[in-house]
Amino acid sequence: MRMHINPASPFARKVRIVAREAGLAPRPEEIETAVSPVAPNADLAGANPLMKIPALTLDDGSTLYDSRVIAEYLDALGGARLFPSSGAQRWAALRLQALCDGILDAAVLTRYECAVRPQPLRWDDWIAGQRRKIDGALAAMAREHGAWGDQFGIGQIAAACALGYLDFRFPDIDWRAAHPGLKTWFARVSERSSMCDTMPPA
Ligand SMILES: N[C@@H](CCC(=O)N[C@@H](CS)C(=O)NCC(=O)O)C(=O)O
Repeated sequence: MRMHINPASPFARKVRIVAREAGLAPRPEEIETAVSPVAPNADLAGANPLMKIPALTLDDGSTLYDSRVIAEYLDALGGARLFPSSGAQRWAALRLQALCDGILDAAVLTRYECAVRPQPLRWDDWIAGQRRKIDGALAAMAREHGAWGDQFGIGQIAAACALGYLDFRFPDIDWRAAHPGLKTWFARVSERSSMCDTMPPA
């Protein structure tokens, strides 16, 4: 299996962590792939017509995307321990993943707005709108995290990727001051080898 990733991509980090936490051996080969919404990587289109990462190519040549599908596939290969199989636990885990992916959607779009879009075309109201989504989702995450205990399933993996990406690209967002419980939780899970191994570049 070959997986298109980039060390800076938080969505790719999610599936890279899943591959490690699922204990896959061997893990998918990680192919470092550059992406940009204004310079779509045509070489990636065979693996994902949306030209986004992560994208997974299986040994039979078939492909899977996006990160949610790849994560569940890799977990199934590893014995299905990271996605609850049914019932209220499953919906809670999928909802938490959706919440945290939503933080990433807003943060990645903001990153493109600030780092890719030419300065004269930037739109402050739009950036502020994305920031409100991030703040609201962080508050929801903080309300939920007390029930997580020692779990590190798909919802918590997505949460760790969201907080890690905010640290990486938006150090001015002081989520630790607003949510000290998440600060303690993130410090603890950041020690896991899956997290250390997939840390974004300095
Ligand atoms: N919903 C997708 C989002 C993936 C995504 O936005 N990836 C970014 C990198 S972090 C990307 O490939 N951007 C390139 C583009 O937007 O063209 C997933 O969960 O995999």
